[in-house]
Amino acid sequence: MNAAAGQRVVDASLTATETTVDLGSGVTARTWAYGGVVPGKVVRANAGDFIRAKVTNRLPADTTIHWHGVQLRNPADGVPGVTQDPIASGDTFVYEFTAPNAGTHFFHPHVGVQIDRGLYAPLIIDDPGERGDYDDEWIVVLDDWTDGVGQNPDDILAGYQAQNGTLSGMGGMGGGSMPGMGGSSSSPLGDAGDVDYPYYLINGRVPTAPTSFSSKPGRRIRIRLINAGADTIFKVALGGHQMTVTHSDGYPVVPRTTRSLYIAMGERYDVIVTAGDGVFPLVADAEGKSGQALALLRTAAGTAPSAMVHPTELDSAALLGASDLTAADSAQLPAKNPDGTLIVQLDGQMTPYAWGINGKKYGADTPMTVHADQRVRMRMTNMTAMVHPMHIHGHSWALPASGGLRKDTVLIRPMETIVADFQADNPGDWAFHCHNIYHAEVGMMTTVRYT
Ligand SMILES: [Cu+2]
Repeated sequence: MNAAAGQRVVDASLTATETTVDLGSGVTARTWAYGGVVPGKVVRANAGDFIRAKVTNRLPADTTIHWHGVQLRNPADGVPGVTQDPIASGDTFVYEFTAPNAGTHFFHPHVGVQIDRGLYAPLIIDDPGERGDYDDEWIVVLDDWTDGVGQNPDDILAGYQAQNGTLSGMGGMGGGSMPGMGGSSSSPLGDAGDVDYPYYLINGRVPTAPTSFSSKPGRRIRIRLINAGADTIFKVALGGHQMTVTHSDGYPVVPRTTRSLYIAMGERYDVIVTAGDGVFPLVADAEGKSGQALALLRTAAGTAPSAMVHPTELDSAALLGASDLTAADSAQLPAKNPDGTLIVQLDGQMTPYAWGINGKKYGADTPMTVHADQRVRMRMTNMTAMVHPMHIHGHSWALPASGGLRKDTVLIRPMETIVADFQADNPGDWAFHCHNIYHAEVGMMTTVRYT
C-alpha cells in the first residue's frame, strides 16, 4: 500500500514493551507501554494524510493496534481474527492508512485486556481547514490503573471468566456490584463500573503528583479529553471554570457550556476554557467508585490544591453527550431514510459475570450484515443494570434523537434505547462492542459485516 501522489506521509514507530513507569509520589509500576511511557507519545497528522505506523512487539504476548475513532480502511483496523492476524511476540507489523476524519482519537491494542495496562496514546487528526479559535492546547488522557500495583488485568479477567456465567434471558436484571468490587452506585448513570482501581490517572500521574499545564490568564485553552480507562466513567470538571464543549468523538457540536461532563471509556470530548488567574484543579472523578484523577492548570504562582480537592463544579448536573449535545451543521450526516434497522439488545449481568449482545457471546454470535451504500439504523437497547459505552469501528453514527450528534462511542444507560444511524461507506468486517474491556472480553462484542 502506498500513499497517493501528493499525499503527505506521516511515519510513526511504536514499540510495545515491558517497562517500569513512574506514576509519581513513589508509585512505580511494572507494566506494558508504548515506548516505555504512559501515555504513549502522541501520533499527529492532518486529515487526509497517509499514516504509516511500524509496530514492534516486544511484549511476551500477541498484540495489535486499533486506531480508535478513525474511519480507516478495514485491513488497518487492528482487530485480530477480524481484520488481521495478531502480531506475535518479537514480530513487527506496519499499519498503513489514510486518516480521513479529523478529531481527538487514540490508539490501543485490541487483544485481551491489554488496554488496561499502559498501552494507549493520543492520536490527533487535525483539520487543516479549521480556524482553531484558541491559544493553547492541552491533551488530557484519563485512565484507571491497577497493573503492577494491584491485581493485574489478566487476573481480573480470569476471575470473571472463572464464574463461567451464562446470559440470563430477556431483561435479565441480575446486576449490581460484586462484594468488594465497584462502588455503591449512587450514580445517575446506574451501575457505572465493576473494578475498584488503586489509582486513577491523568496523563500517567497519580493525584498526589499531578502534571501541570502552564498558560496565562485570559488565554483560551482547547482541552482534548480522552478516556483510555478500561472500566471507569469519569465526571470531569475544572475548578473555577466553565467548559464549552466543541467536539464529541472528533466531530463539531453546537457549542454548549457546562461546569462538568461525563466521559465514558472510549469517548473523547474537546472543550474550550478561558483561563483564570491562579492554580486550578482539573479533576476526573471515578463515577460510582471512590477515587479521582487530578491535573493542574497553572497561570500564576500559587499553592497546588490537595489530591482530594473537590471543585464545586463537580456537584453540578454533568453534561451527558447523547442527552445534552447536538451536531454542528458542518457535522450533519446528509438526511436519508434508513434502508434497514439492526436490532441490538445488550444482555448480561454481574453475577455470574456474563455479557453479550442479542443473547449471544462473541464467538457464538452471528455477524450483523449490511450492504454498501445503505443508510443503516441501529436500535440499541440496554436490558442490563449497567451502563455500556458501545463502540463501532470504521464509522461514525449520527443520533437522530440528539440533533444528529456524531458519535463512535455512545453511552447507553440501563433500560435505555439509543437509535444510531450510519452510512455504509467503508466496506469490511467491523467490530462493534462495549468499551468496558472486561465486558467486551467475556462476550459483549459482535461484527458488522458488509455483504
Ligand atoms: Cu459493557
